[in-house]
Amino acid sequence: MAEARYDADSITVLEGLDPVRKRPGMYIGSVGQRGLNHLIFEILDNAVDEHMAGYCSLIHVTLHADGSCTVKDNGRGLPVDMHKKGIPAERVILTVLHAGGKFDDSVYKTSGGLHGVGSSVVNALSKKMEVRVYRDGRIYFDSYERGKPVTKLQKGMLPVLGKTTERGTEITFLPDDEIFEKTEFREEAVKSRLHETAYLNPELRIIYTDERPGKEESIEYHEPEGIKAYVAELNKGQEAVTPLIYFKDQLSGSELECCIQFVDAFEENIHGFCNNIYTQEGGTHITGFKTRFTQMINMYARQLGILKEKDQNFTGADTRNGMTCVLALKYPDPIFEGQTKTKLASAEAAQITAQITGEKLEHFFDRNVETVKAVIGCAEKSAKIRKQEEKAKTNLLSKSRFSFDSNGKLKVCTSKDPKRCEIFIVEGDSAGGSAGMGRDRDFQAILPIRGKILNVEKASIDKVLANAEIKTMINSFGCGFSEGYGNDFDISKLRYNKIILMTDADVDGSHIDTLLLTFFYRFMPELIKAGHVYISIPPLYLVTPKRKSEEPLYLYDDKELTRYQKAHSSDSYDLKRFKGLGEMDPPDLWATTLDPERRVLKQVNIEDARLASEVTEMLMGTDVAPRREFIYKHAREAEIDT
Ligand code: TTJ
Repeated sequence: MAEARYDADSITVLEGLDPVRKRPGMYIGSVGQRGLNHLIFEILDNAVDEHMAGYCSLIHVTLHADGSCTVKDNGRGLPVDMHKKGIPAERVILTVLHAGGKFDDSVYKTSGGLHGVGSSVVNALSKKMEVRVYRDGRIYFDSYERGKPVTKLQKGMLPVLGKTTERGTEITFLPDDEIFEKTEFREEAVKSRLHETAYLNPELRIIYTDERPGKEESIEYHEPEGIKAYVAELNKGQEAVTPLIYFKDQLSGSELECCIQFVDAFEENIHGFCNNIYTQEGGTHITGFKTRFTQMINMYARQLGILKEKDQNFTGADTRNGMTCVLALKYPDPIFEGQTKTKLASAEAAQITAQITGEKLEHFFDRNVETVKAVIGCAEKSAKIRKQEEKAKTNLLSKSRFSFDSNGKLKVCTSKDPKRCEIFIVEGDSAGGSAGMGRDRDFQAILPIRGKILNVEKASIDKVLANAEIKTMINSFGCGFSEGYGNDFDISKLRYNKIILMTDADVDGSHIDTLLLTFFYRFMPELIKAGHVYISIPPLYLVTPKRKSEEPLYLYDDKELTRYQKAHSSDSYDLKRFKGLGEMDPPDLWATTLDPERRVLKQVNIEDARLASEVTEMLMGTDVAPRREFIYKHAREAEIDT
């Protein structure tokens, strides 16, 4: 009976990892050098999680001569007891997608980001994997080939290799050369990641060994001074303006550790982490820190009489002139978003970071007035230069005060015939650039907008109209707008027959669509009622059949992809997934989203727009957590009828 059940389960397990081998890029970002190195980090993160849970002090990372890699820790050891499915827990962890969590009792999971896809993904992409668990005095063994278990269980148990006094988990894997373009790990990338991990975990020792011919070396990474040593290293060779400013504190189940030092430079150099993940795209923890830091410096500048009553506050950028900062937040269950899922989105993280930063900086600055004076000195330098630049800009602007394109981003079209003309409102400068090159400039205008435009439900009319992107939009449409008492909207003056929103098919894109529709709904509802507003639907995939006689094909959603995959054998075509518009080159953009013959547009009706504005209104409520959830669940559905 047990045998039969195991067979059935092992089949579901195999099918479970199938998608990983079919589309490895979707799980590890790429099958190039980065993706390859990422395999190590994925396994390493498990051992670091065990360290953060308080059970592991030493990790070995070894690159072997045969191209394989071993990661070994001295933690509790992966659980090897029988799991519900009739197979050992270790096997479930390494063969079921996202199965880590159930066994993982660490508080600050490294889940999310490009990380956290799980060790089963590494297993699926390895030609061979061997597991040794040192636990209860025994060494348990298991092994896999391309994600499939090849070790025979003994009465459902893992075989025991022998006795041991050690504890821990050891995993050796050989990346699959059928999957990866290159199979040689890059030592610089691996070493710098290990060093970074050591800085962030001062009580952890990591021993790196390269056994590959010609590259033999062994390095121990141990940084008992933690992020202080990290900031000192980042500032090496530069002239320090302040000592190291260091603080660490806990609040509502989170922990913030931060080290700041100012140097004689103009850049700001902030390295943010959440649960050991480097948040390349920033996020709420960084925003919370920056906002509070600026407030503090302005407060001290006034208290010390450096800013007088009539003086304006320093800007955020002023107060970070010359700042080097490492900020490491430990936060339970973080949410990540953005292009590479390295932007922390959890709203509460901003409040926690701000509160700890405020309290601890005050404590420090009150006892180190010379330091806060030095920081204010950096801000004064920056403010002086900023004011000179602003002056130069106003002089320039006053000469062309009728230029409505206040940020110079609109790419106009040649034709003046409103019946033919179209304007694309494009998210991001890079997609805007590609659209500018890929379009038919005779009748297609492009207006790139940056990030999230001002939220119109929240803002007063003055603020809305002061927003550069909104101003440019109103002026370029040519038909004015209606609001409250005044109404100078005149649809007969509209310069474009089609107004097309072009944003990425992700949460950010969806939020921008929602905000833009809210704006139209409030200030130009006639535009929507007359059917001038559209949302462009970019494809998610490009399929290129290997047979030359067949045309490449764009697919617009996962259903289309599944249908295609069912009808074609997986080795008969190449598949590319577009992560965002910014990733497409001009010809791609023309073929998929600009060319009227081929693109897919969704016309927006007034009901869609009303829903969008309701979403916006709801999002402006005071309760932050449900709001975030709501964005994820509904924003995309709300503005286009699906
Ligand atoms: C989970 O709760 C019971 C005790 O063990 C916990 C655990 O998972 N520990 C653990 C996992 N330690 N080390 C790992 C691990 C180490 C490597 C190198 C690779 C993997 C996949 C996991």
